[in-house]
Amino acid sequence: MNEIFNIKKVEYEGPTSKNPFAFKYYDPEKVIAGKKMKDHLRFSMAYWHTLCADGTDMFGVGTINKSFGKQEVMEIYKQKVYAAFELMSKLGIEYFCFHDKDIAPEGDSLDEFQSNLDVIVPIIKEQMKKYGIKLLWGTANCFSNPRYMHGASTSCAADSFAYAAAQVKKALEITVELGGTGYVFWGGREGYETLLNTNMGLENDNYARFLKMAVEYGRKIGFKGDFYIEPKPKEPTKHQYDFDTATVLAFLRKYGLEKDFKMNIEANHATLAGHTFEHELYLATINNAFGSVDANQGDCQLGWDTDQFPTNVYETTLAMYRIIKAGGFTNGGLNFDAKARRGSNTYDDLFLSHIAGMDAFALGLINACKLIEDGRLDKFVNERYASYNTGIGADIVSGKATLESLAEYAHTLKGDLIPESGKQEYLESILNSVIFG
Ligand code: XUL
Ligand code: CO
Repeated sequence: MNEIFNIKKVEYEGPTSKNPFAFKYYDPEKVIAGKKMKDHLRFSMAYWHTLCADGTDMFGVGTINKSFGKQEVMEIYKQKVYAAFELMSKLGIEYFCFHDKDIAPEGDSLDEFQSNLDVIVPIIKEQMKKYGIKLLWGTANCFSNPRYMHGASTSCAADSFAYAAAQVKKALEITVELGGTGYVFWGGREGYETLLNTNMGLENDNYARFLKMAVEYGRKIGFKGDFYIEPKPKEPTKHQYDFDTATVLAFLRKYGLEKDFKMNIEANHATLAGHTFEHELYLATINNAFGSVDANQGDCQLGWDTDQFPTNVYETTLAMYRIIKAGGFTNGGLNFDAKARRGSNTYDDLFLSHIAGMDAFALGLINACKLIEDGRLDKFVNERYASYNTGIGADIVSGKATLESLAEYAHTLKGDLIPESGKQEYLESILNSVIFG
């Protein structure tokens, strides 16, 4: 079979290399903190951006053709599979993620969509075997088609709910067939545009009903991986119910779903919610809800989900710091839910953008391990809370203290009781000194 991309396998050449098609920091087999870099990072390609997005935006048509030399629609989708696996194997990416609609055309009916999927899935399976590439997670696109204009499982229309159920059922079956270790729910339009037309209580209840059915069916057909919810505060809807990790945790707990779901944290969604990427990761880890990551970055001058490839090393460092401290990935990984800019419109850019993201996360991993080994941040934090290790603090932590005992104790205190400096700037300078050596 002829190659689609005229590019050689991308290798690690080290930081002094000027070869654009080489890794400068990502050395997949190198062992760091007891594990190969590739096993810490578990990079994944997002099928929708890399094989489908053609640069179309609100103001203009596509700038890159992703039919990969084919004309007939099913032939195009088959060719996308070959392009995907050639690209992943040349980049050394061992995982991928997809929506049902990314891998096969919807056609004119649900039957047609599903029979198209049945043609493509065996080709994907055969390519996975050929290249040793695995499925990180699958999902269903229940937000693009106009039938989902008011949402899917939170739609006012029960028929939309039912149609989404059929899509999720099939997407779960495909995920199991391909041995996927995760299944994602990103609430595309599960939210509202105006409360004037919205029954928020019913929409939330129905969303929980839908998730429960999906978990039941997934487990019934042998899905052993993790279910994830991917929080996002807005876009496409004005308000999305899965606003951020805290909101999703509260929702899951209300409906008794907290044991079934973990978070798929996306960097750009975190910043849209007014948080840092690190905040969302940290919150998920302390709630035993850390699952997987959609690795990208936003632009702080823009208020939308730009899905840029991650190149900000401070962000990747702090993200990897939280991930490594929490024990690293189990079923999850770093999925590049990212697209090269509309103006980066060549096949070369598909590679260069992934290389940039992979190197940025490799640097993040290296820096995170250095920060942990350096130990000054951990030591500072431990000392900062030392008052809870003994005396009244230990009584608070152990549950021995009551409001009365604390009040009695407080009356014995003398002086202004000003706590010690938080030394933020000093800690930021530690970060710089560890990153830059
Ligand atoms: C949209 C987004 C999705 C999910 C999967 O913002 O992040 O691509 O990752 O549906
Ligand atoms: Co995403």
